[in-house]
Amino acid sequence: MLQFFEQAKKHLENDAIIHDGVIYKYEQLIATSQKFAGILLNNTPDLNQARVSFMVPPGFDYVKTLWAIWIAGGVAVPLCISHPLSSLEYVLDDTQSSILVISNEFKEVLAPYLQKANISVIVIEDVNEERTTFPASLPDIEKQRNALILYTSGTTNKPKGVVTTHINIEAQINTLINAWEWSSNDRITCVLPLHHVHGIINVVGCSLWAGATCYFTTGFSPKLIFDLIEQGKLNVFMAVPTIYYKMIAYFETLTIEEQNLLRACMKKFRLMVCGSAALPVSVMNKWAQISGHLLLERYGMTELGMAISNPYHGDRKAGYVGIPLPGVEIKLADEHFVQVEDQMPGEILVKGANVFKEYWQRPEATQAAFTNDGWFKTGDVAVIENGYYRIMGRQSVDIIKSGGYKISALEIEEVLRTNEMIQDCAVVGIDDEEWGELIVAAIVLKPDFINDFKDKKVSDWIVNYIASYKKPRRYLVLNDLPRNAMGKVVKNDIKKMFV
Ligand code: MCA
Ligand code: AMP
Repeated sequence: MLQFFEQAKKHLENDAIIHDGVIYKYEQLIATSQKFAGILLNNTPDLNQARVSFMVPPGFDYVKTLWAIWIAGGVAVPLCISHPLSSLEYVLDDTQSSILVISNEFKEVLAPYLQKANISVIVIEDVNEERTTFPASLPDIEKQRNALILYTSGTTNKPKGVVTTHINIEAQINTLINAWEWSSNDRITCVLPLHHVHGIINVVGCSLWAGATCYFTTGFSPKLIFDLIEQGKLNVFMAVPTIYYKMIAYFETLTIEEQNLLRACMKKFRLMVCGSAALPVSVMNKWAQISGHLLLERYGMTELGMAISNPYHGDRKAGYVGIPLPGVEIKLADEHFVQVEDQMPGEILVKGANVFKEYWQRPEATQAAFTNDGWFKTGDVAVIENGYYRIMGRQSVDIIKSGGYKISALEIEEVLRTNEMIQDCAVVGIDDEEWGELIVAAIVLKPDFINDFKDKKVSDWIVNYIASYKKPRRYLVLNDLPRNAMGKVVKNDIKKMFV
C-alpha cells in the first residue's frame, strides 16, 4: 500500500478538501478514489505503469483522479488546463498515454485530438459514482515504480517529461512535513496550477499527507484568498513571488479598516512560504509590513521537489534560500564538477531520494543531466554566505522565469519563426518586479512585412501554439540580431536594448 493512502486512512473523519464551500472528508476521498481506480482498471488487474493523462481543474475531482491513477498502478500525467491544443497533443503523444481523463469543459479544446487518437477517454461528469462499485481487488504497488510525469522547459526547445517514482515523491513530501512542521490542524488554500511541483507536492501533497485541510477556489484571485483569510479559514499559505506582489497591490486598494482586519487575521498564521522564483526583497519587506510574517523562502525544481529552505524556526534571511533540507545533499561545483572553495559561487549539484529518476524516453538528456558520480546538475548558480545559500542566477540565458513558470526562450523562438512575417528572432527575459522576468522578443521581419508589423497580430496568433503565460509581452523590430564573432546571438545585448 502506498504511503499517501496509509496516511489518509489515519484521518478518516477530517476535512480533506473544501472546494467552493463543499466539504469532502478523507473517508470520502479514499472511497471515491478507489472506485475511480476501478473504472481506470476496467477489469484488468493493474495498469502496470500505463500513462494516464488528465485534464481536470484544481479541486476534489483533480485529487480523486490523481489518487485513482496511483491506486490502479498508472503513471499520472497532469495536463495544464490553460494550454492550447498543440501543447496538449505534444504531452499526450510524448507520454503515449493510453487513458485520458477529462472534465466536460475541456472536451471542446481536445475535440480534434479525440477524433483521431486511439485513446480511451473518461469524462469525469459521465461517471455515476453511486452506481460504481468498489473493484474486487487492487494491485500491490512497489514504490520503485514511476508515479508522475511533469513537463519542464529547459535548454532544449521542447519540454521534457520529468519522471518521479513513488520513492521520490515520498521523499519530497516527507522532508517538508518535518522541516515545516505540518500537522493535521493545518489549513491551506491551493492557488497554484496543478501541473507543477509547487502546487502538486508542496501544497496538495503535503496537506493531504498530514491529514490537514486543503481549500480550493475557482481560479486565482487576491480577493478570494483574502476572503478565506478574513474568515479565519487558513493558517498556512504558499505561493510564488508574483502572487504575493499581486496580493500586496490588492491589499493597498482596501480601506484602513479592511486592512486592519486582515492584518489581525494574518498574524494568526503559522507559516507563509514563497518560492519557484527569486523573492524580491521589496516584496518580502512589504509583505512583512502587512502580514507580520517574514516569508520563508525556499529553492526547488521539478526534478528535485524542494532542496534548500530557510528555517521554520530561526533566522529567515531576505535574499537567501536557507540551508539544504534534511535528506538532500548539495554541492556547489565548478565547471569540472569539483566542489568550489568556501565563499565561491558554483553550480548547485544535488543528490538524494528526492531526485527524479529520468527524463521520459530521453536517455541522452538524462545522462547529460547527471555527473559521472550521480549528482544532478541544476544549472543554477549559488554561493554560501554566513551559512546560507544565495541563488545568483542561472547558467543559461535561454531559461526564463516569469510568474513562477520556467519557460524556454528557444521554444518561443521556434514558434515565432513559423510566423509569416518573421525572418529571425531572439527571446529574452528582462527584470520585472511583478513577474520576476518579463518575456520580450527582438525580431527581424521579412522584407514584405517591414511596414506592416503589429504586436497584437503576433500576440493573438501565438496563443494558438503556446500557453498565454509564455507569450512575449513586448517586441522590438531590428534590422539584424546582435551577434558575436562566432555568429551567435548575444542575448545580453538584446536585454539591454529593452531596458
Ligand atoms: C499572465 N499574464 C502575464 C504573465 N502571465 N503577463 C506578463 N507575464 C506573465 N508571465 C497576464 C495575462 O496575459 C493576462 O493579461 C493577465 O496577466 C491575467 O492572466 P492570467 O493567466 O489570468 O494570470 P493570473 O491568473 O493573474 O496568473 C498569475 C499567476 C500565474 C497566478 C502568478 O502566473 C501562476 O499561477 N503562476 C504560478 C506558476 C507555478 O506554479 N510555478 C511553479 C513551477 P491579458 O488578459 O492582458 O493577456 S516551479 C516549481 O514547481 C518548482 C519546483 C518550485 O521551486 O516551486
Ligand atoms: P521548475 O523547473 O519550473 O521547477 O523551476 C525550477 C527553477 O526555479 C530552479 O532551477 C530555479 O532557477 C528557480 N527557483 C526556484 N526557487 C527559487 C528561488 N527561491 N530563488 C530563485 N530561483 C528559484
